[in-house]
Order: sequence, then structure tokens, then C-alpha cells
Amino acid sequence: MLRAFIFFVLVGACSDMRFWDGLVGKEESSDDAVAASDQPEVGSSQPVNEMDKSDAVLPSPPAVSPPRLTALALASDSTCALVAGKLKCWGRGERGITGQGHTNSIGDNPQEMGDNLPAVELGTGEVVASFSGNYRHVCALLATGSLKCWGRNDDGQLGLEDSDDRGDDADEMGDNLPAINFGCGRSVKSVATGRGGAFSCAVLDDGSVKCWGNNRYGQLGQGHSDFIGDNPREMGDNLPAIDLGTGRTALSVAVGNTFVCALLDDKTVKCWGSVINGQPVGDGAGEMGDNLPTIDLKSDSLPMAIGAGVGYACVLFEDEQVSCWLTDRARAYAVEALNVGEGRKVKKLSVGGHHGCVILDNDALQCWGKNAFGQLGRGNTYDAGNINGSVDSWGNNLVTVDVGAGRVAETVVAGSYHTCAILDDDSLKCWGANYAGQLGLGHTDKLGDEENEMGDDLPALDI
Ligand SMILES: [Ca+2]
Ligand SMILES: [Ca+2]
Ligand SMILES: [Ca+2]
Ligand SMILES: [Ca+2]
Repeated sequence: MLRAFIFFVLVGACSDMRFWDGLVGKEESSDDAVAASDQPEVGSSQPVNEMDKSDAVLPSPPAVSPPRLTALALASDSTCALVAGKLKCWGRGERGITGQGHTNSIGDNPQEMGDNLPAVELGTGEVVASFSGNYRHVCALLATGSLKCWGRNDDGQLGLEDSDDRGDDADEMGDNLPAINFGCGRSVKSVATGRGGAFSCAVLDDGSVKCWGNNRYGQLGQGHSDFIGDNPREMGDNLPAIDLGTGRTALSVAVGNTFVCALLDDKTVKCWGSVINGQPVGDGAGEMGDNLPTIDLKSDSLPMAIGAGVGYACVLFEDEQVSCWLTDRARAYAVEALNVGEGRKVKKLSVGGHHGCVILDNDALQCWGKNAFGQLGRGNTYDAGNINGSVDSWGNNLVTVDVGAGRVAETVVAGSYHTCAILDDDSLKCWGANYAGQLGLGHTDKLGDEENEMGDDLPALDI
């Protein structure tokens, strides 16, 4: 009886933090200390390399230092950048995605960027470690290991057990924005919010994966298709970790439009959601765990990073080559190697909505796929190859994006219809679609679709 009572108190304490706070007062801050020492990794929908990981957890530099850009995420038609531990978002403001308490677009008119754009308020003293942007919501992983999401919430994608948008009205951000409850003692290592799908996933400190939000295609991996996170008592310990197979944990996850792919601890890749032959996987019983097959990546090298777009996914292998495949429900094409040129190696990969970009070992930035808005930065609107890299025309027609005389890109992020790069002088340049001011240049003209818009003609953003 006594044992049962103790068990009840322990479980009860974890599932009700207010009760726990009242009972032990200061105890919670020691949890925070443990979480803070377990530094979150950079995790967004685009893969990043080791250099990014160390950069992204740097503490805020002294006030005399110039702003240090460390990471980027591109939502559908908005953009966020991490500047010295603070997040700034601009572009379409619909549903509160810029986190400014209104829904106006930012960056489409003059005088809206730079010092005129306040950082997103995420709580007193909070430092952002990494973040990920989706169609209409953004999630920020704080240095403490907690996760806060804002923007559109009709499918529960903010993980707050309701469906109210956050960031579109006053007093919803900062300390008023709750962190997502992932269960007793759990903190977050990385987050991915994907391309257009109204859901999100996090890799937790123990290597488990939890996803929440829209679940139409079983992409939350729970054996049903009910949305999770939009109703009370669906998060925290009530949301089981996804069954990745016996003994398996995840190194990272990539979230596409209607599917999720996970890079597992044994360097295999598993995908679920709308991934195989028109049949959703993960919405019915017995489809996950050991029953979910790994992807045949057709390489002797092991994958070290993974990315997902609209209906396709790519891996960056340890031998610095890239392969992609279509995950589309109707097609499920086989994995194919991306042709980046004879002898070339890929340092960085970013998978966008319908286009992708790589930075090669010779510092060349190259993009492939859809180009209707000039997002490939080629001065035209011709598509280059297919998104799965299956068309040779890309490999035989390599075009290096001109980011300016003497400049090279250190980080690239492909969005839905635009692309941004952090250059070696810490400046930020963006090109492609700009109808909502997502390029942050004070106008709405698309750039990169015509001659004389790239290189030195393309201004750096004032952030
Ligand atoms: Ca505006
Ligand atoms: Ca609201
Ligand atoms: Ca629900
Ligand atoms: Ca143009």
C-alpha cells in the first residue's frame, strides 16, 4: 500500500508540474541545469554539419561584437535568422508566424528590417539554440532544452493542447508562450517542422522521437490518424514515443510535407506517413517498429544527414555524396545519386520544398529543382533537373550561384520558393520568391529570376 502510494506521488508529480512546483519549490531548476548541460543540437528541416552544431550553441557575444549569424530557417514565405542567440523573423505575417503580435508582413516595405525589427520574445533570459520553420509555424529550441512553437495552430502543430494561433495577438509570446510538454524529465535535442505539413517532430534527449499536429497520413507514427496536440491531455507522457524498432533511437529526423524520415542510431533510415505505393504508413496497427522496413539507400557509405521536401527526401553520406528519392504516394521512385560533377564532394545539403542546394568541396553553391521564382539563383526561371536528381541535365549543366565577388556561401537553406545563404563575411543574402517580403529587402520583387539580380547586384539583408 505504501509502495503504491509512493509510486502514485512520483508519477503524479511528473504529470502535473504545478503540483510538483508547489511540493518541492526549487527542485525544477536542477532539472533545467541538467538539461542545459546536455546541449541541444542544431536541428531543422535542413541537415547541418559539425561546424554548424558548435556555432549554434555559442552564448551571446558581448555587445561590441557585430551580429553573428548562426542559423537560418525558411518557412513557406517567411524567413528567420538566429543573430547572437536571438531570433528574427520576417516575410508573411499571416497566423502570427513572425511572432510580433500582429499578422502584417515584414520586409515588404522599407524601414521594417534591421533595428526596426525586434527579436522574437521567447521568455526572460531565453537563448535560442536552433529552430525550424514550416508553412505557417516556427519552433525554437531554447538552450535549456525546451521547445516553443508559434504561428498557425489549427491542427495542434504548436503542441499546446489547443488550436489557438500564437504570435498573432498581443501578450502571446515571451513568458506567456508555454513550452511544449514532452513528458516527465524529457528535454529536446533537435526539432524539425517540415515542408507544408502542419505538424512537427522532435528528437528528445533519450533519442526517442515524438511528432504532433496533423496526422492525416499517419505521419505521427502512432498507428492512427487522429491529430495530436489540438486537444487536452494529448501531449506529455500521454504521447508515446514513436516505435522506431527494437532498441533503436534516432540521431535526427527530417519532416516532409506528409511524411517523416528518421536517421537511426544504427545509420539506417526509416520513413513513415505517405511514403509507399499510395498507402499511408503509420496510421494503422502493426506498421511501425520492427515492421517498418529501412530504406535501401544503395550506397556502401553510411548516411550522416537527412533532409525532406515536398514528396522527396535526400541523404548526405559519409563519403560526401548525396542521394535522393521521391516519396510521393503515387510513385515511390528508387534512390538515385545526385550528380554534382566528377570528383566533387558535398560539404552541405539543404532540401527545400521543390528545390535543393548543396555547397561543394570547392565552395561552389549549386541548386537544383523547380525555379519558377528564381530560387535557383541562375538569373532565369528554367527548372534544373528533377527534385530527386534523376535527370542528368543538372549534373551536366552545373551552375554555381553567384553570391558576390570574392564571397562564398558557408550555409545555405532552401525554402519553399526562396533560398538564403550566410556568406563568409557573415552577411545574409536571399533570392527567389518575394511576394510577402520574405527576402527582407523592403520590396516584393522576386530576385534571381532575371539577369543582373545576383552576385554584387544582390544586396545583403539588414538584420
Ligand atoms: Ca510590411
Ligand atoms: Ca492568437
Ligand atoms: Ca486531437
Ligand atoms: Ca526579378
